Amino acid sequence: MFRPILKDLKAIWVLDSRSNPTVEVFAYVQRKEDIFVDSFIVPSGASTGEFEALELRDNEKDFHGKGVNKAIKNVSFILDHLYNNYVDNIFEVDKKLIELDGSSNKSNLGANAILGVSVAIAKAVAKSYDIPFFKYLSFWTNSYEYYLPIPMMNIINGGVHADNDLDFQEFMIVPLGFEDFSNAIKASSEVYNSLKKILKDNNLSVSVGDEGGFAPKIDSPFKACEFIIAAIEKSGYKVGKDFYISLDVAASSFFKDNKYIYLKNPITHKELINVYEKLISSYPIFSIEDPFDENDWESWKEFTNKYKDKILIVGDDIFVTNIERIEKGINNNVANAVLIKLNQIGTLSETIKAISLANKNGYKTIISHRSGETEDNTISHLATNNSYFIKTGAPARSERNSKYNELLRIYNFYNLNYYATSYKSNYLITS
Ligand code: 2PG
Ligand code: MG
Repeated sequence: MFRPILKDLKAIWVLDSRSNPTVEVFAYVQRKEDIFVDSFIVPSGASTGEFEALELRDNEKDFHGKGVNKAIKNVSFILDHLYNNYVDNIFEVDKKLIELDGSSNKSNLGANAILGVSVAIAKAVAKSYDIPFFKYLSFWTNSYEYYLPIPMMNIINGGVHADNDLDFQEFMIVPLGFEDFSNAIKASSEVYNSLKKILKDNNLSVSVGDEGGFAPKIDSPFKACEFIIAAIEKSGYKVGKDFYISLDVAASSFFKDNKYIYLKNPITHKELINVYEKLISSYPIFSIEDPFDENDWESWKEFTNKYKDKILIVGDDIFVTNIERIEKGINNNVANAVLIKLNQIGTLSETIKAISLANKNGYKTIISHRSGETEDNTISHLATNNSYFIKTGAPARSERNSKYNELLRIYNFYNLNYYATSYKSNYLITS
């Protein structure tokens, strides 16, 4: 048995989609006589949850304080401790990383340094075995059934991701009515371009927000949904059959003094629930993410209790891919789905543990990009194991399409089934 051994780690900075620097880590592992290299580029959020693992920034003059030289240095420190170690067990590698950091939120070495190392090593090890990363992942996820995930594509951007007056952050299309993944992507691209035309015809801007979706100067979430419905129909698809709509409200970003600032007015959580109620009764809403602030557990409970059998209620900022917080959610009947972001928790194995915990308790999991992204497409591989949903922006802009395109490669070369068919037959979809 030839076990892979870590021979080198090299970290550099590269630019993300918002022109901020981020860490790319290259891992070099030796197996038999050969050296195998692979890398991972860490993404970066804007609407970050208060309880996320810490992204270490230099806070010095360069890059308006956003430099990552400290994180890069910390990768050398990690190398000193992992050099020549066996690295074929991701749980053991990550355990060492967590111990080396020694904090509860990875604030000593930085989640950007730690995650870069964690994922780059796993990818290099997969290469040393000559298996695609999605298959290698299944050793750890115990998922021997792979599917192409159902995309949630953010085609209208608001909140902190856009320069408009939409309070809600993301308006997504969900192509559920397709037999295979490539047709789902084709149809979504058609809807995206129909939406562009409709916005133009309405004299609205077609410039885009952080995640490649349009950012028209509108303020009403109802108007945003109307445009999306029109785009679906204009493309010849059926609303509530071929396509559903998902929302990421990201409500922590407009929660002030115990009120939600909606359309410039402070409203109570009950009034906000009324807005959701109206949206759910007017449109085929598939899911609502972060409907309330990350600390407003009571409102979450109330809403979950009412809507858990009708839509997916997705926890992002409230759970931050953190096992303890997800557990608290499960024990309190909060949400029925978890958004999964590698850099919220900071290692690959903790991410996998979060997915298993959620799935074991009947919570759906959605693998997610960050608003600050790069060409890295690793999350596409993760989304074929046990999650089967992926949220990675509009079908536009290369940092978003890199994920969809990698899934198209997996579709074409490995012929995986699209999860939508199986999802529809197992779970009730209201129309
Ligand atoms: C979210 C994400 C990704 P950010 O809120 O779900 O869409 O945004 O990366 O800015 O946290
Ligand atoms: Mg979110």
